[in-house]
Amino acid sequence: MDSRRSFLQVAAAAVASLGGVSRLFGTDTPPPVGTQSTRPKPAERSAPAVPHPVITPDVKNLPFTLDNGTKVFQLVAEPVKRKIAPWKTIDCWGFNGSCPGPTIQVNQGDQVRIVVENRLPESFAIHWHGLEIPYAMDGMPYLSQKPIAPGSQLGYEFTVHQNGTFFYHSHSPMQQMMGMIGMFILHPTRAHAPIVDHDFGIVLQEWALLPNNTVPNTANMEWNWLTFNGVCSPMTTPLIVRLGSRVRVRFVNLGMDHHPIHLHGHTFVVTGTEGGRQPETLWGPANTVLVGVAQARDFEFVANNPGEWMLHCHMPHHNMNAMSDLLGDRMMMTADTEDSRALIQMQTLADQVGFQHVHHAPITPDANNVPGFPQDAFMDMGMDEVVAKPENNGLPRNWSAMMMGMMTLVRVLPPDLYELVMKDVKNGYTAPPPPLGGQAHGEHQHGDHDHSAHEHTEHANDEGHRR
Ligand SMILES: [Cu+2]
Repeated sequence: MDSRRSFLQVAAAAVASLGGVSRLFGTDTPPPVGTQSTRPKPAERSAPAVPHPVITPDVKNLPFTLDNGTKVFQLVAEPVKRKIAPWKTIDCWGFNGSCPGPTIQVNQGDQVRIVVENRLPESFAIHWHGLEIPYAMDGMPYLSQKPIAPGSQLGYEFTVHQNGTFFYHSHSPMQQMMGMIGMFILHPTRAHAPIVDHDFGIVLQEWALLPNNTVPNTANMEWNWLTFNGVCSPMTTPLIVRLGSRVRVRFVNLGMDHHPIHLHGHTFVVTGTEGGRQPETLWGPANTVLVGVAQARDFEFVANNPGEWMLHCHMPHHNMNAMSDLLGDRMMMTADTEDSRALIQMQTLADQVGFQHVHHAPITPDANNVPGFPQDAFMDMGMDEVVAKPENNGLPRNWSAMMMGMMTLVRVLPPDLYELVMKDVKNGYTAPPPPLGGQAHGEHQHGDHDHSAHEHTEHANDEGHRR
């Protein structure tokens, strides 16, 4: 059976019975919810010899070649164009065409050579953050080495004796804020117990982009675009896990702010820092972990609660895009914005990006008489089509409407749905988003809305949005 048919069959069955795939979650029989007592004990699962590779969504791995047993990587520092939102492509700096740079994954005990080539217009040196390696390899300009001049290259060679979540970065501050960072995973010789079934890595970055500008302002203090692995939600690719599996997520942060990373629906334990694996005696339960500047945090949980769970930075301004940088007439206003004006602004953006915008959630007829209105009214901006990809198959209509900034989804899927979505990912099949009007969630439903409350007859039905 091809992927499309099989996916649609399950999706259709779900829609017929429950009103949408997402409605499989949280209805009928309540699923078991994460508690300490349901977690497998370390002794219950033995560790395999080889850990799973880490998946860094939206960022590729850096390939290597073998030279007499040494793993050789070619890392190229260069300017990069990165599309961080469907309507925003920035001129940043990174490595091998990627920002953040490609993920390096090696094993504890490996002999590693990284040949770093500089295709930037200025000199730089690269630092291996947290690695206990010889001083000459530390990448400190003028101390341990001369800066790498434009057009030249330098080889760094060392043996890896640690394991954990590390990263590499330029050691010059403005270059860091131009994006010059990448993840460096050191796998243990034997996987840590309890073993994980899924292992993900996410780099936290922030950007200062003045209106209508593509070059980050690295001296600014207003960081108005916030990214997971180089993209703002809803462009972030979800973490897809099988119900009942044990999951590790690793974060590293190189920016100007700390980021409290929060996971919905589950309780996790922090199992690692930038110093490597933490002893189990330190694993307290939590659902939010502060990832400070220059820090790494690994957390693990049993994905025992099915659903499409948000995973996001909880700084209120960090789960938004473009606090002060919106296109032309779509400057954010927290007072005196009326329904009709907001709709025109949304349509302007929708026309530019090419997505079909969806009417905002309901407001009261006298909303503009209430001091402070609007706050989050008019923020919702569904763009499911623009960000459609196999990993998003089966999400409810308008799932993307309030996904912004440092945010992604952890899709905890029952085995049948997990298999279907992963098959679609493998085959590169993107399912069309469900039609408008089939919303599974409680967002604006035109049919049950009192239209007399508003002056927006041109938006009174879904057809009105199809332009
Ligand atoms: Cu944040």
